[in-house]
Formats: sequence, C-alpha cells, structure tokens
Amino acid sequence: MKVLVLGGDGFCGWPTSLHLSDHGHDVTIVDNLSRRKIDVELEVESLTPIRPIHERVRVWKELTGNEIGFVQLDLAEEYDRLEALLLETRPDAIVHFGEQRAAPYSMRNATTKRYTVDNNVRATHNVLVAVMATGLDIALVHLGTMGVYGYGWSGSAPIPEGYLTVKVPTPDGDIDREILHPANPGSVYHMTKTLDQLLFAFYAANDQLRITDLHQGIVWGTQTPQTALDERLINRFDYDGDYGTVLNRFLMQAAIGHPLTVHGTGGQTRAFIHIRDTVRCVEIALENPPERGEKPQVFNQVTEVHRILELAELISKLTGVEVALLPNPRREAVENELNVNRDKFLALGLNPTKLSGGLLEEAREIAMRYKDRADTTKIIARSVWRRGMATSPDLMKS
Ligand code: NAD
Ligand code: USQ
Repeated sequence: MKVLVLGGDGFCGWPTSLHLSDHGHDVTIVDNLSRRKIDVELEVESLTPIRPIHERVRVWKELTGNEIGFVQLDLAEEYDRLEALLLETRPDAIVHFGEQRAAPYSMRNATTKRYTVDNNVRATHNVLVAVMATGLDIALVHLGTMGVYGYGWSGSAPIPEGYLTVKVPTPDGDIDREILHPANPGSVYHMTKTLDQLLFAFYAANDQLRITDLHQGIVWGTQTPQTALDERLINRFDYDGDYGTVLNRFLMQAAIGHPLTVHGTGGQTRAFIHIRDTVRCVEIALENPPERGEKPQVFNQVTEVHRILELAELISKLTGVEVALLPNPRREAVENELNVNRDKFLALGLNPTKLSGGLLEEAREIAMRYKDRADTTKIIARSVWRRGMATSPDLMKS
C-alpha cells in the first residue's frame, strides 16, 4: 500500500513510518518539522538524541534497503503543495498525525492557543479538501484522542467507540438516534480534536470520504523493534512539563531521582497504550477502512486504564523514588472513573502490550541511559489552565 504519513517525524509518526515500511508499505513522510522548532522555542530537547529527519531515512535505507520519502510541507499553510503532492504520489491511504498535540502547550498563552487551533483545524481541513479535490479514493486514518469524550461525563458508564444511541423525545414518542458522543474537551488542544470530528462527519457524508478516527489514549514507551535497530533511528522521548506525558515523565523522573510529579490527588484515571501497539493499531486501521458512504469509523485505541497515583506508586515501589503531590496546574476533575469500550481492535487481532509485560523496564532503561541529557529545570509543569493558578516549586537543584 502506498501511504503518506503526515507528521511522520514525530513521536508516534516516526515509529509508525518504520513499522509500515518494514511491513512492505511504500511510505512517504510529510512533516513541517514544527515539533523540532517548538523544542527550540521551549529550550528543551528530547531525552533521547533524535537525529535529523534526512539522516533518519538515510540510515533506514542503509540498514533495510527500504526507501522512505520525505517532503517538508506545512499542512495548515501550503494547501496547493499538498494537493499537488496527492496528485503526484496517488497514495492509497493517508495517516494523519500532523497536529500540535500537547494540552499544556495549547494552554500556555494566547499565542499557543491560537497556534494550536489554527494549525490543527486548518491542517485537518486542508487534508480533507485535498482528498476531495483530487477525486482520488484515499482512505484517511486520523489520530484523535480519548480526551474528546472528557473524563467523568458519564460516570462509570462505558465510553462507546465514537457514537452513542440516544432517545429523542418527539410528540409521537421517543425515537432512537445515533450521535457522536458529546464532546467534552479539557484543553484547547483536546478541543481541536473535537472540531476535527465534525469535519470528518461532514466530509464523510457530503463527499463520501473514507475516514477512520483513532481515539487514542496516552502513549507510553519509546522504542519499537524498528527504532531499536540502530541508535540513529531512536524515537523521541519527551519529559518536559509541556510535552512529556505522564508515565514517561515518571519513568524519566525515577531515573534521575526526581520526586514523581503527581498533579493534585492523582485520582485522575486515564487510558494508556504502548507505542508498539500504536503502530500496530494504525496498520490494522489501514487494513480495515470503511466503505464509501459510511460514517467515520471510530476505534478507541487504548489497551489499559490506570489512576495516576497508582502509576506513581508502582514506579516508586520499583525505584524507591518518592511521590510528590503537587498543586494541579490544570482544571480537571480531582478524580474520575474510566470505563472504555475497546472491543474493535481486539476483534481485529490486536494482542495488547500491558504495563506488566516487561516494557516498563525497557522504557526505564532508555531513561537511565540518557539521563545526563535531562534539564531538570524543565520538569515541573508551568503551563496553567487559568491565570493565577499555582505552579509548583522546583523539586531538585540542577
Ligand atoms: P508529535 O508532536 O511528536 O508529532 C506530530 C508531528 O506533526 C511533528 O513531527 C510535527 O512537526 C508535525 N506537524 C505538526 N503540525 C504540522 C503541520 N501543520 N504540517 C506538517 N506537519 C506538522 O506528536 P505525537 O505524540 O507523535 O502525536 C501524533 C498524533 O497522535 C497527534 O495528532 C496527537 O494528537 C495524537 N495522539 C498522541 C498521543 C500521545 O500520547 N503522544 C496520544 C493520543 C493521540
Ligand atoms: N499528570 C500528572 N503529572 C505529570 C503529568 C501529568 O499528574 O507530571 C496528569 C495530568 O494532570 C493529567 C494526566 O496526568 O491528569 C495525563 O496527562 P498527560 O500529560 O500524560 O496527558 P494529556 O495531557 O491528556 O495528553 C496526552 C497527549 C495528547 C493525547 C492525550 C490522550 O499529549 O496528545 O491526546 O494524552 S488522552 O489523555 O487519552 O486524551
């Protein structure tokens, strides 16, 4: 299959590109390298020493003989080039990872809020218009998020895969209707993903585009068998207060002896998936696209659910590093239940990687190996959801 991977230089996109290439697909990465530029802006680097994209694809070719194309293109700004690229490459499918994905960064200030909305909504809309305008039958797989459902809205009721059947009262009695699960975003970033959903619903109905939206949980781990082949293929590992996600942050903090930064009580319950399963799920989704005329297909891309405090206590027990309960810089429920329906990927053959499966140790080893690259002043989360919210003091001297 010929596949364009939009955002293919990023944390999920790079290992997915290698996985698909390794499995015989013809992959071209499209990326504007904005994520690398944000690292420069935030004066922070991936814990792992990621190489420039041209070196990454060159090394992959040297090691495997497989060619991965790279096109530097801004999906939000360069519509004409995007449409021309689709006409030139005529892909069978597009995987769309190309958005600003950090909730804290999206809440940092007016500039980052506007950037996140402008970048994400325009990028997704441009992709849809380009597929429609070329008339090519390209299946689109988009990386959405569990956060579109919000946390706690429906108590402990299972979160369905995208759609909810509701009863609509009419003078002639109730009628059943299937609707997109109500959107309940907790950050400007998550809000852009809820807007993406409406764009998908419209273009699937109006232009019969074939769209799959993957509502992914928090990704943990860093390496896949392909990125582990050579240090020059290593995946990124974000640990800073804006881009680092919770479990990887705890693993990195444990590696340098930094107290584990639990926000609030740690009663927040979230969904998780290992990066190895991310890449498999994307491949499964590519192999199982919806038919033309179907509504967007939604898969919950989640393998397990954990309470943040329990994760911190687990890592603390493994490593002896203490847990710190910090003022929560976010506006979010102090605690919530989370029950996620995730039958579709299991039915399509996903064999989930669990926290208990030894990979916690692998991710910890990576964090240990590169711990000298850590800038401890970047660990505490400083982006607050509302002006005036408290942030935490540094817990460690650099
Ligand atoms: P990332 O920031 O590491 O990668 C995103 C990539 O997209 C970057 O390489 C960036 O340069 C590129 N990009 C952004 N805007 C672009 C534009 N306008 N034009 C071209 N390229 C652009 O993020 P990630 O962690 O790999 O996440 C990928 C996708 O998966 C995101 O859409 C995110 O919302 C979703 N997701 C991620 C997680 C997670 O835990 N990392 C969880 C759920 C969903
Ligand atoms: N948290 C801590 N301590 C930390 C970091 C985070 O307690 O040091 C807490 C947060 O307050 C939050 C939870 O852990 O309650 C998750 O935070 P996170 O930064 O790991 O994840 P989140 O902001 O939700 O975003 C990440 C990705 C995003 C993706 C989302 C999937 O950055 O791209 O969409 O996970 S989900 O959470 O399922 O919506």
